[in-house]
Parts: sequence; C-alpha cells; structure tokens
Amino acid sequence: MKRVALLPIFLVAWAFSADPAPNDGHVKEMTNSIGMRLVWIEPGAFKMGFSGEPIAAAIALAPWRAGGDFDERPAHRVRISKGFYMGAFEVTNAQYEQFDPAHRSLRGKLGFSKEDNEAVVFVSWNDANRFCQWLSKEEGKAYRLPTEAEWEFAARAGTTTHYYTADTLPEQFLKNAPQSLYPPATYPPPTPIPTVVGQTPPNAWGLYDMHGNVEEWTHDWYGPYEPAEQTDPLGRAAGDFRVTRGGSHSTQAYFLRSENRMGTLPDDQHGLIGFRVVLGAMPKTKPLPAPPPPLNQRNVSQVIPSELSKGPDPSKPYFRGPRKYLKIPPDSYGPMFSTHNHDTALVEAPNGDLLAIFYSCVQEPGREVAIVATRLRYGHDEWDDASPFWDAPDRDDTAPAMWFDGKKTIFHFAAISNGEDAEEHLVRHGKDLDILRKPIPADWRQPARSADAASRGTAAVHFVRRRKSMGLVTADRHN
Ligand SMILES: [Ca+2]
Ligand SMILES: [Ca+2]
Repeated sequence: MKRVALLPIFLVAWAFSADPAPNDGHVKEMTNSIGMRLVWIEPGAFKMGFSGEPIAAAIALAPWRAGGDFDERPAHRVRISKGFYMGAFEVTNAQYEQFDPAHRSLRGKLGFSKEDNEAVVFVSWNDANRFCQWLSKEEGKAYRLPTEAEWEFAARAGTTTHYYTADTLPEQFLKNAPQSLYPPATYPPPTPIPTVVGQTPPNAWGLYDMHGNVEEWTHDWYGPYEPAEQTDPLGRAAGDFRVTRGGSHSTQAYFLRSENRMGTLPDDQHGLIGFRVVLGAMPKTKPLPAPPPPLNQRNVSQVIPSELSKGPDPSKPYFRGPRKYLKIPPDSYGPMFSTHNHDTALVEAPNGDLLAIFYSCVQEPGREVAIVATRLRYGHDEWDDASPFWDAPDRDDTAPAMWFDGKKTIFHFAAISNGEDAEEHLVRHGKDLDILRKPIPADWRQPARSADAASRGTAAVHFVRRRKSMGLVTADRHN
C-alpha cells in the first residue's frame, strides 16, 4: 500500500495556484497527495427528489415513467449546512491501486476499465470505505463517501432540471446506452467501452461524470424519503442496499438523472459501479429510523397451532372457491406494479400461514422488477394485501424461489441483475432474512419457481441457464 511519491510537488503548486478562497478560507480547487482533484462545494439548500417537468417521452420511454421512479418522491427540501470538498472525478484505477495493488488483476474483467485513468470498478461499498480510511490515515484528513443528499446537491450544482445540462442529456454522455437492459440486452455489454474519467463537460461546480460513466457508491442505506425538510440527512439507519447514484455506461439516460436512485448490496463488486470521495467531516445528524416492516412481516403469529396437521375429513368431498391472492391497487407503479405479476413461489410456514412471493413489474426484463409478497394467515379466509418483500432499486430482482426446511427457517433464493442475465445469486434465510451468497456458475440466469427438498435439510433449486438448459444447486442451513 505504497503511495506514489511523484505527484505532491506539482500538486502543492496546483493548490496554491487555485482560485482565491470564495468566502471562508477554502480554496476552490486543490489536488491531494495521490493526484485527485477536489473542488469546494459551498453549503446551501435544494429540493431533493423528483420535481419539475415530466420527463420527455424520448427519455422516459414509457408513459408511466414520466414522473420518475416511486422512490424519488416526495421531493423535499434539504439543507447542506457545511461545505466540503468533492472529487472532481471518479476514483481511477491508478489512484485506487495505490491503496490496493491487488485490484490490478480485475482490470479488464468482462471488458471493463483497463487503463490507469479509467474509473475503478469491481469495488464494493466496503472496499470504497476502506479506501477512504486508508487515504484519511495517509493524509491525516477526513475522507469518506458522500451522503446521498450531498451527492444530489453536488450533481445538481444549483439546477432544478433532470440533468445539470437541462431536461435532456447530450449524446456524448451516453456510452453504450442502447445496450442497456430495457429494452433487453445482454450483460456484460458486447461492446466494451472506455470509462476514462472527465471526457464530458463538468457541471457548474466543476464536477465531471455525475451523469454516467460509472455509478457511484454513496454512504447511505437505501430507504424511502420523508416529506419534511431535513438538514444534513444521512439516509436510513439500516437497510439491505447502499445507494448508488448517477447511472453508468451501458445504461439509458432515464437512469442517469440527477434525482434517480439506484442501489445494491454493500459487498457487491460490479462492473458498473465505482465511487468518488468527499473530504470533510461526516455530518453529526442521526439517520432516519429504518422503515417499519412491510405487512407480510408484521404481526406474524409465533404460535404453532395444535390442530395444524389436521386437515379436512378425507372421506368427504371438500371444495373451496377460488380466492384472489394478488391484491395490488390498480394503476400502481411502484413499489408494487399492477401490470405484470408472475412466477409465484409458495411456502407453508410452521405457524400454518401460507407465504407467497412473486415478481412484480411493468415489463420484464426491466429495472423496476421487484419481489412482492402476500400472506394467508392461518385460520383466515382472505389473503392479505400484497406488500413489498425485496427490491434492489433499479435492478431486475429476477425470479424468486422459496423453501422451508421443515424446522425453523424459510429460505429466499434471489437473483439481482441489470437485465435478463442475473449476476448475483443470493440466499436469504431465517427470521431476519440474513443474506448469504451461494456461488453459482456465471451463466446461470435465475432460480426457477419453488425449491424442493432434495434430502433432509437440503433444498434443491433449479436454475435457468442462458442456453435454455437447467442447472441444479442445493442449499442447507449452512450454505
Ligand atoms: Ca458517474
Ligand atoms: Ca431509480
């Protein structure tokens, strides 16, 4: 982890040659010990989230998206009370590898990011934080990831439009956008594209690549917005996904908007995701509490009914009429979608409830695809209303499967992708739905329907493979 000693002399000169301090002793621009250019972001206030004009049809691509994604609302006033320095560019391979030289082996993986001056990718949220800690120690200063609010504030640079370039984004910002997933395409994109930083015009505050190039990790857990004005918000206190912002190459302009929110698991290392740093103390505010659990996880009886094994009298005919188990309000466009719901997985829980999950979207494969759930509680005649179950924002949470091990644990098999081809296969299990990862061959796309018990304590899950063949994996409580 050795620092390159070549740059500082030049860089100190740069710092002193920067514009005079704007008003409180901060130079407008400086370059740090590893050659990162940082620009000073003044404190201020802005409206965070979707507001303003409907998105043009050529960008929204579907009328239901003219108002942005459901999680961009309600737009709310945010005050950023303290200024900070922000990387003018995304962190590059050359910069990151001063911290972690071993990362070099990932250059060019799937065709992404080969050169020194390309944005670093295949770095998890945890990696990005470790990099910030390392740099903080090296320089004796406080480097960190931006909060989600700081990121949007900085990206907008005073604009209220969908991009800092107005309500449309010039063509030069779009790298491989037609190879995005909606309409469908393959992952990785068949045409590798350079991600050299700073090739498109910066915003008014001197920040490059806030629209596209690579997605950028932020500090915050992903969760719903609140309508009230906030000062220095830090997102939610807990969650499954960390927010990424700005969209990337191989992604359509809709997802590159200033207000668009994306996210994934904090240990995900992905070819679309990198980061930029902030220099400045973390705000001392408290995050919003984690949102309340969805209906399908609320008031779940912990009692195992004594008569559970007793069914209808087998000697008498027994009919129950069809009953609706999918209850999503009409014209719902997130977090549940009334248009297209499919591929149910069903388990009987030990308390006698039936739990059903399925994927919900407008069109598959789409980045809006989410997993929703409904529960038929033991002794009830009607299924609950549907409620959200699992939804990595702007990822296709492809085909779910579930399995109860006959003892205490329900497993949820999931895949996260940007389109048709899943890149991440996950197993969540237990009361808290802890996330485990199960290594699955790269060309296996999605779990297919419900899992079966293969042997005592072991689930067998069929996976659809890319060439229409099937694969089989097993899982138990330990893996
Ligand atoms: Ca970017
Ligand atoms: Ca989004």
